[in-house]
Amino acid sequence: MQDCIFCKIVNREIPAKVVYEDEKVLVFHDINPVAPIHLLLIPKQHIPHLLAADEVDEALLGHLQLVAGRVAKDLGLEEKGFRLVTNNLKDAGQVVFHLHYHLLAGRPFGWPPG
Ligand code: IU
Repeated sequence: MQDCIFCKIVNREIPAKVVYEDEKVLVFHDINPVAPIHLLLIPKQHIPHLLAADEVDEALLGHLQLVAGRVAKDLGLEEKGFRLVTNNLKDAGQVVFHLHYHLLAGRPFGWPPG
């Protein structure tokens, strides 16, 4: 999508610190980390948020979660764990309207979230 910042990252029109890539998914460091480890996992395909996803995206969404687990393992998080968050629309605080999961780790997190 033309004006989408994450599509531009996928297309390498703007730089990002990429840690994992396959044909469907890109994982890169959040530009403004809120935890010692703060990665963003995105589908390469432009989907604005989960409400815009469909049955045809089922395998892709499953794949994203499996990638999250693999990346977490590669980062050595089996013991301490991590948080996987997706903000959908305004009240959840979504700012970038290209579906993304925040993988957060490296410190304890409170519950419920603010
Ligand atoms: P949100 O869930 O839409 O609120 O999160 C958007 C995230 O995208 C946020 O953590 C930003 O720091 C991050 N981000 C980025 O990593 N690179 C960018 O160029 C832009 C936002 I714009």
